[in-house]
Amino acid sequence: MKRARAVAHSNIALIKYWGKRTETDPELNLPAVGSLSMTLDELRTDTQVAPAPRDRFVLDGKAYEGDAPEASKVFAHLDRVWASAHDSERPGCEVTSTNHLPTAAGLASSASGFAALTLASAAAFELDHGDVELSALARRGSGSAARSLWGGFVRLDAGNEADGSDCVARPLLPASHWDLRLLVVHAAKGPKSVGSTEGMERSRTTSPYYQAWVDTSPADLDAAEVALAERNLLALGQLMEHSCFKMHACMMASRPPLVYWRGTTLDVMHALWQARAEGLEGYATSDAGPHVKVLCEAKDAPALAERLGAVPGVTKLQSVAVGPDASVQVDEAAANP
Ligand code: 2P0
Repeated sequence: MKRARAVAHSNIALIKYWGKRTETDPELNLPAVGSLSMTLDELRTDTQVAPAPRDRFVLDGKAYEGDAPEASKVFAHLDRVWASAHDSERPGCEVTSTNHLPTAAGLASSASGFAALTLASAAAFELDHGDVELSALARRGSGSAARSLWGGFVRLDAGNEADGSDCVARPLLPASHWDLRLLVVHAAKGPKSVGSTEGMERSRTTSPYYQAWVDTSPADLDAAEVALAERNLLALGQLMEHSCFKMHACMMASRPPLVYWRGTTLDVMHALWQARAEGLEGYATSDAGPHVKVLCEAKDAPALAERLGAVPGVTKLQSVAVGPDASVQVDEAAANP
């Protein structure tokens, strides 16, 4: 085993993933719907995996023991990556991770986190997997992580096969295709109340809108892919808002309801639509958390940021460019302990 370090960028789903396929092995973590994302430049996770006498996980300078939930997810993922090529027992690892984004606040730290962990561990274990196989491994850690291997714009198809072989992520277009910005408008502080995995299962089992959500997703994906290729912000923005509101309607109709928004979330959306009516073009989306993410062209980002940053309750606003591919480096000198 070697020492390896990976950087993976977070991503924002323009067409959303919410819900898992249930007829298959849950360990495969297969999504019920496909998704289409934009990779985010500044928001990223940097993860090093190194040989160690026993497992250890350090996140943002804080060490977690093996039975802490944060650590057990990481070590279970290392087991998965190791088992993809070996029958033997996995060697001990020290995982050191730094998140350059707020953890567990609806900003998909699991996307960049599991993508970086997959790439760093596969390289440290000297595995010979291609990108598609690495993306599928990342998906088993977290669905959105399958998209974070590539920069630019990425599509993940749900597929139909029970073994997940046609649930494949692929880069659609590079970051250079379109100079867009995502304004991340922070509408509240603190972690979200119900995690995505639990929330998705609640929607699947109780929301009367769940099936409609699943049935209407493929058409949104295909239309968004065309709008993206044509750099048609009006069409892409309308599809993005539709996918977001449809997902949140499905969430809200769950029992008990899943309401990730706060008052400020809606205030920001109304301010955005007012700005749009006045000619500043931007479109909203939001995930399993209170923040609003606004897609716009780079030239409109400063004016929109000024408008939305002034909405009462907004705690922070970041303007994020389209991000690059994930990357990994192996330290050839580091040997087994
Ligand atoms: C997405 N979200 O497409 C959607 C939109 C949140 C709302 O992917 O259970 O952490 O680990 O596969 O990827 C967040 O869920 O879920 C997510 P799991 P994940 O970005």
